[in-house]
Amino acid sequence: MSLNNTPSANRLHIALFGRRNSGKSSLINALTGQDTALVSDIPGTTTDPVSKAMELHGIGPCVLIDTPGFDDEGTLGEMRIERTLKAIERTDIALLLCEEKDLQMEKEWMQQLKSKNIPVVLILNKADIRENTPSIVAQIESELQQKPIAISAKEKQGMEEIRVAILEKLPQDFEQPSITGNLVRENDLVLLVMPQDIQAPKGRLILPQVQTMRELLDKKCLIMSCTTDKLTQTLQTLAYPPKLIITDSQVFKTVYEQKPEESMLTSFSVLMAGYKGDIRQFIEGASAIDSLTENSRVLIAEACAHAPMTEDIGREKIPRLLRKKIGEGLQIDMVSGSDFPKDLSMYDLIIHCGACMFNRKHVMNRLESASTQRVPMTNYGITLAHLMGILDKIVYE
Ligand SMILES: Nc1nc2c(ncn2[C@@H]2O[C@H](COP(=O)(O)OP(=O)(O)O)[C@@H](O)[C@H]2O)c(=O)[nH]1
Ligand SMILES: [Mg+2]
Repeated sequence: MSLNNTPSANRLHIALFGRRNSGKSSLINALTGQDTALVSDIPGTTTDPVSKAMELHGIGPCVLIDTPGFDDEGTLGEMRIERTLKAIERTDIALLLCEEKDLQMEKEWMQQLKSKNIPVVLILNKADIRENTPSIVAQIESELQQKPIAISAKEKQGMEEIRVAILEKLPQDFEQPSITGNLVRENDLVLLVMPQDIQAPKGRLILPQVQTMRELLDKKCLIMSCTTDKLTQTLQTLAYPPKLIITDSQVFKTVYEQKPEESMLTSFSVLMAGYKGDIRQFIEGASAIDSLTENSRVLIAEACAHAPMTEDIGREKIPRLLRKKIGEGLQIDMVSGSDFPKDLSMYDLIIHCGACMFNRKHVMNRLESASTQRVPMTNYGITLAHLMGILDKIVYE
């Protein structure tokens, strides 16, 4: 990961919805100026949601998500609709393509999106081959209570109008979430304790460390970093104690013991938990670990379909620690990728991964689903911090 690449998970996610053949893939191509999405006149060509990262002028880095079409038929069609529905979970803004046909389906999808507080930009495509565009626009407006933008993906007309509409509808809360929040500001000295022997591939820093450093540089903080064995020496060298120390949680105890009294302490994983979700809900969720029994059932959910080889925190470490604490009988289920169950009611606790591959919205949706069903939910970093007794010794927001 290079410093000037905005990780995909932090970009604004714009998803395109519409019937098959309404021109979703063509519109992605027109917006990106590339032939990335597969376009064809055989309905149902797009089977998997395809994502394309791009820079939209005035909006910044975003991801365009192509979807298969919500009027798909047959068994395969149901799977595709299910995937289209899943795309909603990471959508910040929706582009909904309408046709002049019966608008019932569009109406339902619009309601579905609005009920999730996703702003919708309505689009009438193929203006180049329509003879009565203004009257179709009026018809759609009267049925869906919103005026569509008439465009032609084929002729690349109306792209600027779409861009402006997206800008206007940008969710208020879409300013990039902050990792260090209000903990530090300009001129504050921050010490990063980053043992490099644990998870980082040779020659690299792990993403949370890179992202934290970048944010601190943007905030004009003064940054000092060291490995754990150089902590004492580093602290002695400094003219005054750091305002904040951020440590890898694996070496928390050592850092805690040496920390100057004036310095606040936190860990990368705790900061990332707040960045990628609701830290309070995660911390409250972790307290449910203490009331688990051998009859409890725990769900471990991982964002990556293929767990990284370097750490098997979810499949090995956490199950081992939990069973050691609670008993070998503890039932632990594991899901990954988009296989997050709708019905969570049989679980006593959900433990989610750090979600570096998900955007915040995706995690927030899962958190909301858990809290609606009154199931405590936490994440890997907070679980480990709880088990190590760190949580009451740190700052987190
Ligand atoms: N004339 C015209 N044809 C278009 C336009 N946009 C898409 N099409 C055609 O409509 C068909 C379906 O387009 P596609 O982008 O694959 O639709 P999707 O199924 O919604 O992804 C293709 O034959 C496209 O060439 C447009 O603005 N004007
Ligand atoms: Mg398509």
